[in-house]
Amino acid sequence: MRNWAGVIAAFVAAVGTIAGAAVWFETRGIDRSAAAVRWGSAPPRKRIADDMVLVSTGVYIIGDESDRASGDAPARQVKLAAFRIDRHEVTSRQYAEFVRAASYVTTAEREGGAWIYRAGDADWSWIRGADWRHPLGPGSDIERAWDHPVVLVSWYDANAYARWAGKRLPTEAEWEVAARGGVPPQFFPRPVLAAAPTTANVWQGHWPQRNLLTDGFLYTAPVGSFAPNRIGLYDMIGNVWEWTADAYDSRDTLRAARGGSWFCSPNYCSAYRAGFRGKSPPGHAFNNVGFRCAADAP
Ligand SMILES: [Ca+2]
Repeated sequence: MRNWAGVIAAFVAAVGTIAGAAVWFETRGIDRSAAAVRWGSAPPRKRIADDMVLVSTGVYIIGDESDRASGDAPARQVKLAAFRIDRHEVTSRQYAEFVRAASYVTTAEREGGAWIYRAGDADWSWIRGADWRHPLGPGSDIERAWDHPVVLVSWYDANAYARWAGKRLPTEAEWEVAARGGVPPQFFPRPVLAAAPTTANVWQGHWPQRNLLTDGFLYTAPVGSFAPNRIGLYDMIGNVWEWTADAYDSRDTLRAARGGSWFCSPNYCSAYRAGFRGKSPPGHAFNNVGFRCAADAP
């Protein structure tokens, strides 16, 4: 795990609201009994539009947002053909439909476990029995989280869903242009550096000792819980990291993910901005990583 410490540091996020929980927690005395830390907030079911947003053909500026930014690609122009991108992150409900239809078995299910972070832990752990149906490991479930983003899906699992849905993963450039709402970096609101609880689901407070929960969610939030960006896309920043189609570098051993997650705190990750490039081995599954799909514009 330590070999991937940087990777995991870049992958800070999860499912579930602790409804009615204390407004912060400490590492000592965390009660991991079922009632204390659950995955999912069981909000009243709302209709989630299964639609896509069109991004027009154009030349866009993406990349480094400031002198303080680290982990970003250099600022540059990219020319993109028009494409569509999902308004929401793919939910557990949507993923379940795919699994039923395609009899699909995820990487974590085949391997018998996956990487998870649980409140109070000092690091990530590979937990036997953790998979997309059990985002906090054995004994957890997604009965309260059907409208949360699916997690514990590898890059391969994300691609399998996308193919089944007649879509594909967005490229990094597409993802970033969409996250910026089709405007240059200098006009993109500097996201969540102040951990504004109304704009995204991230980690407020000093990780791992304290999560102030001012945004209301320890792990994942139902998709669409926060305000959309200027082109109507929800949760591009925070909630879960989103796999992209692209390799992280020329070695082609890592895949890029974007947007940060519920696990991103100012002291540990702070990757909740449009320009930051996260990365992970494609076969790894984490409970703060999900995805959304894109498609060529008709
Ligand atoms: Ca949060």
